[in-house]
Amino acid sequence: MSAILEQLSAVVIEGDETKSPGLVQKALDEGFTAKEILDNALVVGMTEVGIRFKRGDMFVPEVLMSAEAMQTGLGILRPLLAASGAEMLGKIVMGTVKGDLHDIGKNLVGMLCEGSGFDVIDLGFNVAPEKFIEAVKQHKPNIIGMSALLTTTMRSMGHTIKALEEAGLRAGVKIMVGGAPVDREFADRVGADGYGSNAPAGADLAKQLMGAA
Ligand code: B1M
Repeated sequence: MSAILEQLSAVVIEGDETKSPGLVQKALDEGFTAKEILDNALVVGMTEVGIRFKRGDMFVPEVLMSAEAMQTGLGILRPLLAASGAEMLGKIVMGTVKGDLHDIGKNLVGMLCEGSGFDVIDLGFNVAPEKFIEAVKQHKPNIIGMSALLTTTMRSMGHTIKALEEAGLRAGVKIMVGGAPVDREFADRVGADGYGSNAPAGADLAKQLMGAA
């Protein structure tokens, strides 16, 4: 890897959002394409963050700082990626389900998915089934990601999947679910395609669902 891309990847791991935009610009000035910078620096950095988080060598605040460093760098690349029509790994519509305001875990999963090369559309929290349906019609995602932190709101995942079926949209998307009260058995029961126990597992699952892992 070139020195500038290595530096950028290290800055993402360190979580230094003040340095990442400058390094992204420098890499562009050196002639790297937006896609090369995304794949060979930002994604490499966030992949390492995911590995360290899974191993217990990094914690939530540090992962959030890394994600911030990735996001500020990605801010420069986004319009260039869109203009060049560069192929992303896939598109994910992500949200915390209806009635649930917990979004820290969902944000982490979204950021690691973005760091893995996905285009992530974040619907926020308290997302009703109709809003997921609207988003599927508008964005045509490959994957829907749903998060729930309350035992009282996790059932909304099932309601959303049912609503997608009724709208004739279920067959066209993969669905992944996660959150503290959710487990694999629950995911199977509500008809999801997969369950992620934590943020790196969520990003790995998204790649698997795209046949890219
Ligand atoms: Co609330 N809360 N909370 N809360 N809160 C919990 C979840 C609770 C366990 C606390 C407790 O009682 N011990 C409890 C739920 C009990 C239950 O349902 N069995 C609870 C409660 C009861 C409530 C209220 C009802 C309290 C009240 O008002 N009486 C209320 C409900 C509001 C609502 O949602 N309608 C409430 C409110 C809040 C705050 C708003 C104050 C705040 C949320 C702020 C925010 O998110 N912006 C809050 C917080 C912070 C928590 C705790 C303390 C922390 C949650 C968190 O962010 N964890 C939590 C107790 C705890 O967990 N220790 C608690 C860190 C985060 C990184 O982990 O979200 O699990 P987590 O995400 C993980 C994985 O689950 C997974 O990856 C993430 C990263 O590894 N994951 C996915 C998550 N989504 C995924 C999606 C995937 C894949 C993986 O694919 C799509």
